[in-house]
Amino acid sequence: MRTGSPFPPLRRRSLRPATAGGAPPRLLPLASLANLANLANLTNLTNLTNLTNLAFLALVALLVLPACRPREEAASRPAAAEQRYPLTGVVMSRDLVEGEARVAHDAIPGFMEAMTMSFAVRPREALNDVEPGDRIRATLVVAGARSWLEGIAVTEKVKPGEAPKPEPGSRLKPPAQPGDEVPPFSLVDQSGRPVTRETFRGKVVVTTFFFTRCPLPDYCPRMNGNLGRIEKAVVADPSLARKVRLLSVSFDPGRDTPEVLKEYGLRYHDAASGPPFAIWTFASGSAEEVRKLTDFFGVWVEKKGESFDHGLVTSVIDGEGRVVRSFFGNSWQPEEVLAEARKAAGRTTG
Ligand SMILES: [Cu+2]
Repeated sequence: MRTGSPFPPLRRRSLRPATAGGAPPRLLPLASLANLANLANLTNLTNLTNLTNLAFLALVALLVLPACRPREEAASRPAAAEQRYPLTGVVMSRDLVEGEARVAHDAIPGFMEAMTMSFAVRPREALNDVEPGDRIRATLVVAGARSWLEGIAVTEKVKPGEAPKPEPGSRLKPPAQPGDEVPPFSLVDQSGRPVTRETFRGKVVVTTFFFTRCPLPDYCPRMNGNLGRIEKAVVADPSLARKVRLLSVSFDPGRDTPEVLKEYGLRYHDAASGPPFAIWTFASGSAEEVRKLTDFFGVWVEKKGESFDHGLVTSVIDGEGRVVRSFFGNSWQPEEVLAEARKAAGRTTG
């Protein structure tokens, strides 16, 4: 019997560009933050000191979900232990399970332009008093390693029939619910082979979405880093290894060719997890096929020049191809996803 956690302690990955060489990703301790200053290039904050950049980056990382684009002046503020910003906006959706609200918020002067994004809500019971379409005011708190909304008050109740309607393909589309069946899809894996829904029939599948060039360590690299840890735990347990598969889908098919996916996948595969791509598939496909899946799982993706702003959704699918549970954002732990996969595998005869 194994004792303790099957996972090594959480480590941060380096900021090596996703397209660089084939060596395994280097890991850097949190302390060597200086490397993080490279990220400043992403946000055009080149006139700031490294230290201020780091404070800024910490803030960005805290705003758990969409790759948001705070204004430049945000970085010129000193990093306080806890920062509070008044926020107004319209609730687009709420997630009572995750304790989050997606809010189309107005500009937060000096901090962030107007955008739609998900926020944790404290206390989460406050979500019971708002519904989609409500105009709210709240306080955005950014503190330590977290950010959340508190003091939510409805300033204008939604009018009957005027709740925001999910539009196909928009970032407002509600994510798949537990029990929803994954639609048929047609992708191509890292070896150029077709990958469809039928490929995974009878298997429990952990899915996530990413693009290989994603430079934010807390976004795509973290998702695939987590999947690498799940892969390791699955492979270590023969009963799971028979039934559980992992699928990382790139929403950048133009760049993420099979060759690129293979090189990227190898960097996230631990040699201790056996042969690469045995249980973990990296795939992409036509824009239309990928869109079908990101729509279904509720992953919003917006092309921004050569890059993407995007959300993060990682899901567990059962042997019948139905959603068991989705994990939003980047704060979930591999152990939680593994626990769901293990339960689903227990119900699967495949
Ligand atoms: Cu990303």
